[in-house]
Amino acid sequence: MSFKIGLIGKPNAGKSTLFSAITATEVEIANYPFTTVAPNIGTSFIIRRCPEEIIGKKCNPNHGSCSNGNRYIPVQIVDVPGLIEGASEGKGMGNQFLQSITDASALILVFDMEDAFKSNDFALSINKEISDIKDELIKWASSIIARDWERFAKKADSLNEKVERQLSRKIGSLGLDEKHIHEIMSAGSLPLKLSLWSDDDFRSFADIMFSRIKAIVPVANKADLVPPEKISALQQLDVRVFPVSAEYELAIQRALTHGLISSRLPPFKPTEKATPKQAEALNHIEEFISSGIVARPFDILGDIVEKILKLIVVYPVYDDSTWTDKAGNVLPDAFLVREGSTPLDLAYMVHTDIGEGLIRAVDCKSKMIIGKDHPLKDGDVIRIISKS
Ligand SMILES: Nc1nc2c(ncn2[C@@H]2O[C@H](COP(=O)(O)OP(=O)(O)OP(=O)(O)O)[C@@H](O)[C@H]2O)c(=O)[nH]1
Ligand SMILES: [Mg+2]
Repeated sequence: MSFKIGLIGKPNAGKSTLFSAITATEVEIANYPFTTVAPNIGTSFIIRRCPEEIIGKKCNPNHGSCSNGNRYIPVQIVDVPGLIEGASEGKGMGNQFLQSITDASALILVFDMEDAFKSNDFALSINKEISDIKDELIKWASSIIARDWERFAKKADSLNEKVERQLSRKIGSLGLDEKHIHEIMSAGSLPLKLSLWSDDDFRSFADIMFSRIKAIVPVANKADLVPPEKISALQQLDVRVFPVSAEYELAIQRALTHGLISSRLPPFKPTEKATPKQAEALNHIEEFISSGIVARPFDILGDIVEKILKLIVVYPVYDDSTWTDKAGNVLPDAFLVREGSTPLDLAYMVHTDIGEGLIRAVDCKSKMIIGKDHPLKDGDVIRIISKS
């Protein structure tokens, strides 16, 4: 499973609380900075209707799960220690922990909305929260790119090989493929001769990477501590910001784990296991999240995948009539791929040999043969026919 989302932000913003709520993992949470001293890694999910309904057989997922026709596709979540100004130069917890999110596809930037509310200018303070962290990330990514550049560029320029390929090897840790690198270089009009790159070019590469490839998604946390009109004011900002209450979401998650409620979605209808005090707290939380002014974390994950990163889900299978793998497992895999991906891209994701040996593919729903370069659609079930 390679799809990863990082939780970043200043200390005490509520990253670990949100992490715990979306991964159902208990981690250390406390009201002082630098509570988290090493990354927490967990699994969350995006939820889709499973094509098992169409074939009328229960699926056997290799990863994640499926219940009531809802497929839970795993997403790795990494909660990193709080970032402070100068982190990219090693201050605070430094950049050592950022290493665990270098290959993340998206970063959720958590900030404390109550802090911003206390300042004179709410909008300005939020914009600064976002830009401070983004600046640190850009500096840190630029330094990864620039590492040992001179030697690399000299050699690369002397070889007769695509610049994108050379760069994808050099900065492979950032999780970028050649298409991504091509997109970034075109958008920034970056020199094709690598020895001409300057500090501005490294910065520009990192900046474009964070705006076009790896999304930074701002989440305004602690919405429960801020008046509703301030939460609504977030809509007037230039960037899209999702207001949440990680504290309430964690309470919901824990209530679910302990059987006090049976669904994360209202109405909660607390069970007889809940004490009157717990039921009252859950009713209050339900009222708050039903008001429509806050976002729910699982919806944010769904939006990141679908609307921000524009990923689709495709199901590779071995047999186009039974929708199984060689061992007879129904719809064993659900892959998140970029919109516009082709059977060839999918084949390479399954295995390099399968990609190299690809002959053709079959759209299992229509039973039509499709070419290597045919764009795939969300929910497609695809048989890959390969020499290997
Ligand atoms: N009221 C309220 N408190 C919250 C919320 N989210 C987190 N907190 C509290 O804020 C404090 C910090 O939360 P953490 O989750 O430990 O914050 P963090 O960002 O992981 O902090 P570091 O690990 O130090 O970087 C704790 O006391 C939490 O209970 C929220 O949505 N509402
Ligand atoms: Mg933490």
